Amino acid sequence: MTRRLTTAQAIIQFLKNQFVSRDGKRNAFFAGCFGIFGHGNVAGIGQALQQNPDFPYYLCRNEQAMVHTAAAFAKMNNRLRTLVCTTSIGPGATNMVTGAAGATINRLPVLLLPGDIFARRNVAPVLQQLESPASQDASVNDCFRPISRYWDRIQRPEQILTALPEAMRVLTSPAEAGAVTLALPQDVQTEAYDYPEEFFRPRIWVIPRARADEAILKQAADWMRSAQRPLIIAGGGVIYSEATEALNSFAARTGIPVGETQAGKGSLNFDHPQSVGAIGVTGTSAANQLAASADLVVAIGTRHSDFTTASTTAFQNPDVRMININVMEFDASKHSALPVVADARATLEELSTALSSYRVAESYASEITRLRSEWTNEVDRIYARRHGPPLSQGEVIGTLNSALGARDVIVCAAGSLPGDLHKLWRTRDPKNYHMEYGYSCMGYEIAGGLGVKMADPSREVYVLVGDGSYLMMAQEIVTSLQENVKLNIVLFDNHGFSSIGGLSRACGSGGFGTKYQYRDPANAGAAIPVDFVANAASLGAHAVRARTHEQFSEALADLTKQPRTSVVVVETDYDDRVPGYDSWWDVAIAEVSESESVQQARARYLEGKKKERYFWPSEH
Ligand SMILES: Cc1ncc(C[n+]2csc(CCOP(=O)(O)OP(=O)(O)O)c2C)c(N)n1
Ligand SMILES: [Mg+2]
Repeated sequence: MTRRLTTAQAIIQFLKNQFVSRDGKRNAFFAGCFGIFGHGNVAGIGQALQQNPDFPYYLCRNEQAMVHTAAAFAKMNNRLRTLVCTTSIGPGATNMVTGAAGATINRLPVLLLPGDIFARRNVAPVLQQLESPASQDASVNDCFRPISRYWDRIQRPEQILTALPEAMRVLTSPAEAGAVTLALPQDVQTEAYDYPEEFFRPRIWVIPRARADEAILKQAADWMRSAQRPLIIAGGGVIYSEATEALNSFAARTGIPVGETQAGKGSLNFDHPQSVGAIGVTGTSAANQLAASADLVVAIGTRHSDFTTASTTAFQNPDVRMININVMEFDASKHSALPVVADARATLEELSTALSSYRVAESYASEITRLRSEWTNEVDRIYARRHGPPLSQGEVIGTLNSALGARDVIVCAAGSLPGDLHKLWRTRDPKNYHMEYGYSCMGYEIAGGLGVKMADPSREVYVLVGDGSYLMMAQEIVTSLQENVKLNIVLFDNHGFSSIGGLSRACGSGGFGTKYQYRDPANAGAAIPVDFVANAASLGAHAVRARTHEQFSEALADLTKQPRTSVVVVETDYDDRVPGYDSWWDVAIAEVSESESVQQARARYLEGKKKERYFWPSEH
């Protein structure tokens, strides 16, 4: 039995029949397809989507944005569901490159179907084709190769019989997940083939919970039993693996403190007695002081980015040992750690049994309690400030934190907000905090918020976005109105790049090239006024401005009552920054310079860099 379909029709038919199952729960893997049509997909994938109305099609406003939306959707679904993205050839396709890199870095599955130039070639160069005098087997879609976990170009209709199962293997793999790109030449999309009926049978991809090697797990338990100052780092893997309950009870029973990465924030509620909050460059004083003297670091589901390890300066105990629990061998092996290549939840359950009688010493437990309460006071202080107007970003975060419900989700990505939120946000649910900080991509915020709300319409979604990020990508407000997906957007207007401006000053460069100011000498120094309320309203959103603390609280209450996407523009102080706590970040400074401030920054830099270290294998 065969079914005669075009390549595009067969792809959609196949995708509709892919399911995943974990812990006995099953769901369709794809929730539909985002896209923008052009000549490279309108008559192929576009036609196929039209005749498959049970596979929803969502028109977005920018191809980069839709990949962020798909990645956010996948993240909110703990990678058990995602969206497909279709584009035309050329610029429509390459617009997805940034989103694809973001998805792969964050280990989030997204399926990208860029249109491609004619496989038949006789009419080349087609509109938007990049020609190569060296090869006819090249197109702009080759840009996706290094940023995709699986990449293929479909030159014949029957190639999808082998390409699509590979795409599914990678998308559903806890270790491999990332962007998958299938470049689809415009003519091949429309060509018919007699596909075997079996190809369209529903297929269930079982998401495994890999178990650790017995000997390695025993060694991990031995190391933990003998540790005096153990510290757990919870990364995104804890949340994706739905290991938060297991971590909660493991930490409570053993007394081991838990610091969280950006992706792992929310693993424990902020008031859990072992929660020491954010760790690393944007970490709390509690987590970073504990990290400095830890003799054992148990890193679960983290990539050990420089923000987490404070550019390798976080762990200063010369005898520190590391255990990495990770589904990915690559991450598990970092920093000469004992590599426990396994699922976070399964491993925590096994370690719980192995360490049933272990508990940290009383002196360590009381130190943790003291550091926690010092940090609580610091957050209270920042939340309670009444600065300005313009308001301090910290107090705005405090007002938001008090106003929002535990199940509400904040979505954010770049600027000074990620650092402040990582430190200050008090999480009360594993999905309360959605930060894209693997790629820290300006423009992710609103597009990502759309994906989060689509993934769980029962939650209120608050997008926190800086004025710089908003100016890069605000247009998905229109998509949110089209789809009736309500977003609450809080736009922090500090008239420029507070984060990178501050970084530039710290590097001795005085904020050069980071200010939104007129070039015209008559207006030099004056900020360029942008009416964000009018801008958001012009896109169809309900929009208001808040300058004072009271106005902001009222605006927030009003936002929640609105039926459609709403924006509150709150002015914040460009210069008033939340400090760093006991940490360091390696941003290399010019070795020679004419500027005295750069020379001073270089001297400070060399001092800080001395703490960077390598981690060599432990003597077992
Ligand atoms: C796409 C992209 N381009 C550049 C950067 C580098 N960058 C990081 S933060 C930032 C400024 C963000 O400005 P804004 O959104 O206003 O936030 P603020 O720093 O004022 O908090 C820049 C340019 C980035 N992260 N992403
Ligand atoms: Mg700004």
